[in-house]
Amino acid sequence: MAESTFRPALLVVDMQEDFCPPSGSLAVTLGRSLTPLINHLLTSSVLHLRVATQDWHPPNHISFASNHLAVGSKQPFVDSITIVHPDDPSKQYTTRLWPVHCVANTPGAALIPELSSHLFDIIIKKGQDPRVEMYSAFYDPLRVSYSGLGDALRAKSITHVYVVGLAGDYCVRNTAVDASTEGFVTYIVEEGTKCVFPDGWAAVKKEMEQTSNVKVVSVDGPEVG
Ligand code: VGL
Ligand code: ZN
Repeated sequence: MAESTFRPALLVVDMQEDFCPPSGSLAVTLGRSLTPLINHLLTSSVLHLRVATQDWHPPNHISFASNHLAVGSKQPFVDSITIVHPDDPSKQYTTRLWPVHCVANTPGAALIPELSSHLFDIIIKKGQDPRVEMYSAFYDPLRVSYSGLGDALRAKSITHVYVVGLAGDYCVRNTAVDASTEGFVTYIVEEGTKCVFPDGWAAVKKEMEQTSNVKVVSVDGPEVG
């Protein structure tokens, strides 16, 4: 009977002030406008788990361009750095630098108030290790830092994961790819996400299709925008 089991979870990624206009430090165009659709999806009685994530960085986080002044000026949104595994220098990855955003316990890290946050069963904080970038709500690329999300989904016998939120090309994408890697049947609801670089979304979708089992699907629902 395992094949017919359907226990879906909704993952609402990083719907935080710093990712939303008008004043977020890393505001994603139209990010706030996703809220009616996400709130609508959250009311679905078919869901077995409703999860929010929060990007939750210490002030010395490696992804902040301003923390790299000592090595010459680095520009947020433009420049990249190489992150090396703390114990194994053969493992590394290149990653983009950002403005200071979602510093733990600051107003910018708060979930936006329009979101129906009382409906969340759990809230997962990620990006807390200053040494690594962690777009995925499961773990960083070097698996130095784990959020506990995988265990939380398994504890509820979740089979399918639907991902919405911000940003489509970073945390939503990486969370979805890792959800699929962890064995969940994984969908991104296209109307439920917006990108930092919207012009790149078509290429991101294509790459996800070619390199993972993530499916991007459409829903009817409250209009976005
Ligand atoms: C994100 C950039 C930096 C995201 C998080 O939530 O997509 N993007 N940190
Ligand atoms: Zn971040």
